[in-house]
Amino acid sequence: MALLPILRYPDPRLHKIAKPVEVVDDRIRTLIHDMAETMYDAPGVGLAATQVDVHERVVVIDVSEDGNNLLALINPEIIWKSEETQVYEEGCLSVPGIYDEVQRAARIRVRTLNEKGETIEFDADGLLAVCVQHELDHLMGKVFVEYLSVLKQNRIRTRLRKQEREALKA
Ligand code: GNR
Ligand code: NI
Repeated sequence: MALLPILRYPDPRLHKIAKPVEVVDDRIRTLIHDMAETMYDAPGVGLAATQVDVHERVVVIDVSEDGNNLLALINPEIIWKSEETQVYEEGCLSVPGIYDEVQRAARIRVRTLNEKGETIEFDADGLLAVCVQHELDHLMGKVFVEYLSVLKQNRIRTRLRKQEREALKA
């Protein structure tokens, strides 16, 4: 098991597009376990491989209250989105300390491989639907702040660059 370093916005590697996983083998299972450990340690409710500088379509999510319901998604796809939307105050482990509202589909249907390499489908709403859409964006190189105004994006970049400088001095 290992904790993986999480890339921070505005790092250009957060905008790389992840490639599909070709075989679900022990390399992928080790990645999933390390990502899960990193997510629980942070703590966060989701983590995309892109955030740990691995550009393959792998995501871990756990939106349960007790943190005992790990979902590992390999090559996930959203195969249906509701017309109805919901607005949720989002945060991101790659954009620490920044929270803002994002509007996304309220309900989705997901098709994915699991850790055993089996294809499964599930429906999601609420926080799980938010989280799946947020993580799949990461795999496409998209960070939630890109839904905000350019003015807000510039403020966030300035604030995080300043945080980074202060952290280096300390
Ligand atoms: O931990 C996280 N919380 C969260 C809250 C609202 C909407 C999305 C998220 S995902 C985030 C972890 C993360 O950055 N995943 O990419
Ligand atoms: Ni995120």
